Amino acid sequence: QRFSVVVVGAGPAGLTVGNILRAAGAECLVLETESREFIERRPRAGVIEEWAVRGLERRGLARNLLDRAELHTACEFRFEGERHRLPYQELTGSHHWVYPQPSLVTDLVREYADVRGGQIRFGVRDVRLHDLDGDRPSVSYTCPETGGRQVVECSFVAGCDGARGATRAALPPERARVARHDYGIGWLALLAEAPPAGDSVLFGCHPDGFAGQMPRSPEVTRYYLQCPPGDDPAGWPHERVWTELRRRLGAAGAPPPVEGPLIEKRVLDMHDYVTEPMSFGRLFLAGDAAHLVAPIAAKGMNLALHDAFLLGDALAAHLTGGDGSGLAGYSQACLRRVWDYQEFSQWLSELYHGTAAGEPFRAGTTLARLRRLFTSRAAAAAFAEQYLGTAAHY
Ligand code: RFL
Repeated sequence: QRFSVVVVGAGPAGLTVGNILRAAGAECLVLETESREFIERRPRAGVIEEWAVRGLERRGLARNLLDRAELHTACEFRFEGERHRLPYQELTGSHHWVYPQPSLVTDLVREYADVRGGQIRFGVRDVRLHDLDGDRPSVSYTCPETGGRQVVECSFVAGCDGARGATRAALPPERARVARHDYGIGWLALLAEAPPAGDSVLFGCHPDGFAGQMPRSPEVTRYYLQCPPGDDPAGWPHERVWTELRRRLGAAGAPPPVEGPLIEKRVLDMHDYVTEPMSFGRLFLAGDAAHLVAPIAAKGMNLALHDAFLLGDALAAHLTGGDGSGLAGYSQACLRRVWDYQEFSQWLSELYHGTAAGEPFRAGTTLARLRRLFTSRAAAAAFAEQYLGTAAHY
């Protein structure tokens, strides 16, 4: 069996690449370890930047999103017992859409497999890549039905299998560098079956630790609570979670969070990594497979989409017109936005966590940084540009 491209992983990155290739008439195969039902339900991201939605729209992939997603035009910081609204659309002319990741993945799978006729195999095991530095690479995997090994020949492999996937490891260590940053901080990531209090993203910068509210839909809200890295979620029963959320998000005149059953509760050890370059021979990495950005600034899925647009377009140009320039410049073009977003996440991390560091000097400088956002229009505009990704024109 032979395909032009084997895409490993059916997340936002892999499915977007697959859709672009199908629109260009290329034969491609997507391999995914999980089932279709599983990937259509896995809760994760929700905040999508306007340029990314426009990128999906241009490729015919945003119909449902534009019908159903909520538009966000402002966020709110809470510190020293006060609430401070940051109207980022007013400052930049740009906004966010909130659309749960499982809804986007559902749309992308349907379009790829059911509309554009793309091939996809779910439940595969033990994916391995071969001969990546030659002209005829191949991918092998264990077939879920027969338990036998299948080998697929291809011209290119798109490694879109996320942070825990197999493709990153196929880059020889002497040809790629993985730069890693640990924040030394944990976040308890929660999903509550309850509407958000108010309609915007809330950042609570509190001496007891950061708390965040990220609306997902009228029925479901994501919350984050800073905690020690490696903390046990079992130590966070319902009462403790809601008491901490009320305290850390509390501000004069602000409605308290709306309590509801917690349907997800897990601790994230906050870290980032970047693989450079993002390619080796005929393998091109995209999304979390290449780089992870802690969910501090809600950037991960946006970066995954940016890579996927560039990779899908570059592969299509090569396969349909023999133009290899997009592939040659792919890694560098992606990495500029990746590093830009990593830097912003680090900057924002100090804003979130600096007052809780137990160091009076850091608490003082963090509060000064927070206040500046609401006394200087230029500082607010700089934040807004980076928060919306409009500063990164690559
Ligand atoms: P994904 O979504 O992880 O998809 C990879 C797919 O590959 C499959 N897979 C394999 N398939 C074949 N062979 C293998 N060996 C495989 N190993 C794995 C997996 O099952 C999966 O289906 O990666 P992709 O496409 O790069 O997309 C990245 C995004 O999912 C990720 O960056 C975001 O979820 C990050 N993120 C957020 N990003 C935002 O832009 N905005 C947000 O608001 C936001 N919130 C979040 C987040 C991530 C979170 N987690 C996971 C820590 C909130 C949370 C809690």
